[in-house]
Amino acid sequence: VNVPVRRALLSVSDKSGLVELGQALSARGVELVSTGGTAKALRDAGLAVKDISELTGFPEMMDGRVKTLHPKVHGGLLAVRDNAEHARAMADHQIGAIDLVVVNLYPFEATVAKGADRDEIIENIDIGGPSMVRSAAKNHAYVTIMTDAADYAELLGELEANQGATTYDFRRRMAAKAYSATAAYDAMISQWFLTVDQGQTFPETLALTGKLATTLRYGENPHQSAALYVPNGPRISGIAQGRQLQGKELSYNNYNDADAALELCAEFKGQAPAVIIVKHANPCGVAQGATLLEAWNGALQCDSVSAFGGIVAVNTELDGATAAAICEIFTEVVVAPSATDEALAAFAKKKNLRLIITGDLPDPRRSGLMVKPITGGLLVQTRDNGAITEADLKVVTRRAPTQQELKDCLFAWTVARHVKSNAIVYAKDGVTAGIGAGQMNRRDSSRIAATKAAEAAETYGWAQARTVGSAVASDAFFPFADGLLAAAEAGATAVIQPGGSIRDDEVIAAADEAGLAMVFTGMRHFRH
Ligand code: 93A
Repeated sequence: VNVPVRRALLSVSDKSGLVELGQALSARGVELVSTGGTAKALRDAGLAVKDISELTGFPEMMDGRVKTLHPKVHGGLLAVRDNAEHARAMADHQIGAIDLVVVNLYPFEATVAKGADRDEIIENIDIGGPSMVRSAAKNHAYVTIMTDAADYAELLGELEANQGATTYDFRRRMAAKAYSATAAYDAMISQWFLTVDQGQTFPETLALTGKLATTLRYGENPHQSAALYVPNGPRISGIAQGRQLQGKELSYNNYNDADAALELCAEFKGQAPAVIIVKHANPCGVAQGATLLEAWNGALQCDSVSAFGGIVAVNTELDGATAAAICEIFTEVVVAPSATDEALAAFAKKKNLRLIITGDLPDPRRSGLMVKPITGGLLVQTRDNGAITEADLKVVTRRAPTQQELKDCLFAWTVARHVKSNAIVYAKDGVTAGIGAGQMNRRDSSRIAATKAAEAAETYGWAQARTVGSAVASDAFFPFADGLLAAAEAGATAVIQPGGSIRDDEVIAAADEAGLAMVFTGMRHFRH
């Protein structure tokens, strides 16, 4: 049913679009009722407005904490219009119907963001606003609730098309939006109390709230629908909140792969130039170099077959020479903290290449939550932000690694934690030599990585695979000696792994026999 709008209650903190809306409503003969600041803004624009205190018969009191919390307001919002008893109550207490409510809430989030003190933050918890929003939305059979200035134009179109009335369909849609707004608002407040104010950490603080950033064309496959949400809270320099400078719209898989590339790239924040190439959320080439171009060549040569159609992330400003080199092969997405004009010019010729500028790199050790739905539930864990340093390493073989082997071990270890388990990574001189990902046993990952290295040697005409004299990292312990022996066969001379298998002794003995140097990290980095 269409319900004519005769009386509107407007109470907004964010006054954008307010005057135009007030003028349009007024021109339709709608009576305007408002709270202090809102009434003033409307009056200043020359509109006739009734003060809320005139309606309630009470002044706005207690610093505005009590303005609209009154039966004359909530009775007018909640009354079921065709219920005889409700109608009698309205008549008995001189309660007039309110047909339209326009509310947006005290800016709690912005008050926190600007670094206000606790008292000011608490004062910015809106009570009367959400109450009106919830009352009006509950009674959407009769009442129209507007919580978003972006919908004002649609409201006016609705009134225009229906002789000053709104349709049930519109009121129902706006009611759903209204409850989303109050739910997000309360979630924000609860999150602030738990984390900022009381310093609690997971699992008490599981507040999975956010805003829809964009809907995506489709999900992992074309028959799936998908969207990107951005959680409430401070901005994080990443893909979700980065700036896309060119190229087609990012797909679901682009976001996922670009994120994997950026997460690994962030490990090299502030270090020598680094390039990551990712395919299907796994790195297929990672390298550091004296220049970004050198790093690009190193990363590409690790597995140039997989790099085709890849996602590239770099840890420093992208320069023209590197951009030109990237353009020589088909690349889906490039992610960089920033890019020079020369780099932008090089990419401009590749219309489809998506370029994302993140502004900075995220802190790889930041805390956060990882969420994975399972049938009938939601698995939640803290991010894998644990990290070891050289001092944590325990040499377990007769031979200790050389300085160079140690460096290669740590580099391979950094890459391995970003490779899907079972992960095996060979590295030498700051360049991955072979990466084995996502296998159901560790020996196969070792072999696959070695095969890729052998293929690279063939492609580039090298005398030997780069696994010869390399360090090898394993994301979890070797349960048997076979995976380790496969690595030795490929020419690795040093091993880094967590240790902790019941057969560690066997594995260490095999390493000693093969003349390998091996260190234990004591920390595992499964990634599934
Ligand atoms: O302090 S409140 O929780 N108490 C109330 O009774 C009340 N009624 C409306 N805050 C209240 N509001 C909020 O005031 C609205 O949600 C809106 O954000 C704001 C508008 O105030 P003004 O019109 O004075 O700018």
